[in-house]
Amino acid sequence: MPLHLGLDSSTQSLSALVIDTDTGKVVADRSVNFGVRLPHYRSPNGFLANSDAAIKHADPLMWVEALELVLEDLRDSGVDLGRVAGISGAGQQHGSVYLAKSVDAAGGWSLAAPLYEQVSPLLSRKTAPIWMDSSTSAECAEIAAALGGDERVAAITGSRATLRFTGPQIRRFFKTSPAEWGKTVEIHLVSSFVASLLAGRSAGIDLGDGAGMNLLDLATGTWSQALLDATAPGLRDKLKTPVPSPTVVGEITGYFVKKYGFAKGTKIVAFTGDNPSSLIGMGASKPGTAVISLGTSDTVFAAMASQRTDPRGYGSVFGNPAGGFMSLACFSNGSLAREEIAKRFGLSWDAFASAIVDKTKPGNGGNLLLPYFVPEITPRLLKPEPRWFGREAFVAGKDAAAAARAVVEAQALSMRLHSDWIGEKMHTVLVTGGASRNRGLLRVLADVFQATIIPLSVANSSALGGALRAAQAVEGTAWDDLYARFCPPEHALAVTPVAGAQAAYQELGVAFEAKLKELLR
Ligand code: XUL
Repeated sequence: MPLHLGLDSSTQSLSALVIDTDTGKVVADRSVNFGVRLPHYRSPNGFLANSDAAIKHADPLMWVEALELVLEDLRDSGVDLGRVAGISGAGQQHGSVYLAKSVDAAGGWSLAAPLYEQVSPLLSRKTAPIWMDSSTSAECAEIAAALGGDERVAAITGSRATLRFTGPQIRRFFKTSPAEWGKTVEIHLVSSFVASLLAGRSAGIDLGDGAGMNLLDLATGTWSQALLDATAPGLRDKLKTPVPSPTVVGEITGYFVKKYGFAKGTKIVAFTGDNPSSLIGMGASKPGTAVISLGTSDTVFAAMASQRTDPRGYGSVFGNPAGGFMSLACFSNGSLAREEIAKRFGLSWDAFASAIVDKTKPGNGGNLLLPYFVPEITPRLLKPEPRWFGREAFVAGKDAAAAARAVVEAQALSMRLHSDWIGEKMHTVLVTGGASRNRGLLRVLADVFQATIIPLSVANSSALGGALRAAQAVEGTAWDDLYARFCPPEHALAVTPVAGAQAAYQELGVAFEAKLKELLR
């Protein structure tokens, strides 16, 4: 009976998840960590070192190699890829790949060489800017000015001109590398790039991920001519027409049939961004349920009942792959900030959780950390600037337990503050991502949001979203059927708020906002 494969090409790894729609089971779940399995790309955290902290690029060939590795892992672990009827997936949002030859012209991949060797000569730009890049302040200002102000950009595209978004990144490339720009004939997002590799032909960017480019007119679902003109000359010709998320963009190309045993005719459904994909994988595509995703970036998102934009200018509106829109607030100091504290104090993840739950209390005795170890998206901070306030030992970096609680409390308070524009009070919040099983994090989130926090049985909701989207598009199964079978919340792991914590977080929230204002001044 049919299987469906979901892929997630995220910041630090490429994951694959296979579902069986007859049995309602996940039959395989594999992941290739770039730093561990592909050390020759010198990208332990998924991006290349750069002396300029604002520049964050990755080698797209690393994603190509990872795709082959994860398919090898699936095949070698006995998954019958010949039973896969549909493939879809997701990519980290905003990242872009630049080609000197369209995949349409080059994609008859040969079995004589690995795929990355065949993709390498196609690249007009050796590296891909990713979502962590913050080097485009000038370009954002230019785009906003050309449109008559940031409000206008937000009214058309759902977001102000935003550093990490693809349009400003494209403009910077056009300005700084005219020769390579001149050679570029096709631009992809990470999502449409991976879909194109599998289909052996150029796949369109879907409306979910396309909304993260500052180029898409959300009202019409087409590229906005005004934004194209403000970004770079001739850009329209380098972008395929955007496609609705459930579009079948092609069938798997012969290379993958012969090498991995896929069946001829296996459908490739448009890939989307990792957050829109998670919205599906969490079963949260109808308004009313908020999601917190704890990954390299932390994100708070929800399907939208009515379209609105963030008055502070940090949040975004993306396409909901099940139709309509979703709101999102993104925090770049997610797992990187938590890992920094764990590493600095030699804490295992168990010890990190225990420090929070067993050794410290809500409000952390007034200790407060502004956890900005890398440039921050929300609020916008162009330089890493961690700041410690409170007791002497804490400020001197000698209190491991307080530090563990402090990083998580500040992250949760920032999420609460910066997601208020999303509307509706959050009574129940679904949580996903690598850190979503850490009881310390769940405890703090429940107490700060005063909401019940519920993890999902599948941690990788973005890859699951890909598999569900493939099943929906290929078999025509209703979302509710798929959600009932594959997205049951783990009620046994739900964490309910302690009412007594409310006052502590009222007070700490005020202190956090005040210190943040000082830092931003
Ligand atoms: C969302 C964002 C990140 C990336 C990486 O706008 O920039 O969440 O999608 O996961």
